[in-house]
Amino acid sequence: MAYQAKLFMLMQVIALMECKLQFKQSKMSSSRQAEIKRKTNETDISIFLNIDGNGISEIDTGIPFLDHMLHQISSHGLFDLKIRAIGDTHIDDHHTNEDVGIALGKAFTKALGERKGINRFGHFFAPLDEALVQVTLDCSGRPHLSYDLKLKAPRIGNYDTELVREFFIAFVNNSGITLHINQIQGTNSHHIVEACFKAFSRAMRMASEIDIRRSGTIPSSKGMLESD
Ligand SMILES: [Mn+2]
Repeated sequence: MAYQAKLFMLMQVIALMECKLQFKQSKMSSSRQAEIKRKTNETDISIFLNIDGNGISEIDTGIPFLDHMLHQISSHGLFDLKIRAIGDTHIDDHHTNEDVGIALGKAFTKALGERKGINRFGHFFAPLDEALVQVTLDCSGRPHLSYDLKLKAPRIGNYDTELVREFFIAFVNNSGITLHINQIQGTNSHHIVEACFKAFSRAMRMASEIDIRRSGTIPSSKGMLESD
């Protein structure tokens, strides 16, 4: 009987510890949200991001193809994302596209905070028909972009294909993320860019998710991941 009582007590202690751990994780994840408002003479942008979301999005940038790509980030990254942008698109899409990249980068920086407990690294291969794109990234605090998409079409709809690179440059510079984008295969520009955003989304999801074995510590032997 004494043995059974001890075993029962031990099980209760384990259950309590599990409960505390779950509470700690939910507390940690519930705060991984950010709101960014950025207004210049060229654009007026507001973003709400919840890293631990369900892929719910409400996006209107005034650039239809960019909206389509931002939906991919939310849907495949399972990030809740609300983006509203009003920009000088009567000139062209350059400023609005770049500033959305800036604001999204800032939103991830803010939501990730000290980047405690995250996987830090992420990678994914996304196919879309004949296109195959690999994205590898590190929430290192060091901005870097290696970009290797070979887009033959100058435009997708009205969207200038040069703007894909501009978007990711703005994103890495404001998120402190090291990002490598490699096109493995593909001929259709819409397919290649969409595969890129899908791979990026899944890689971001992997990198930003909580690694339970980290127990909330910063995933760096240096002890910090600079994000500014
Ligand atoms: Mn599409």
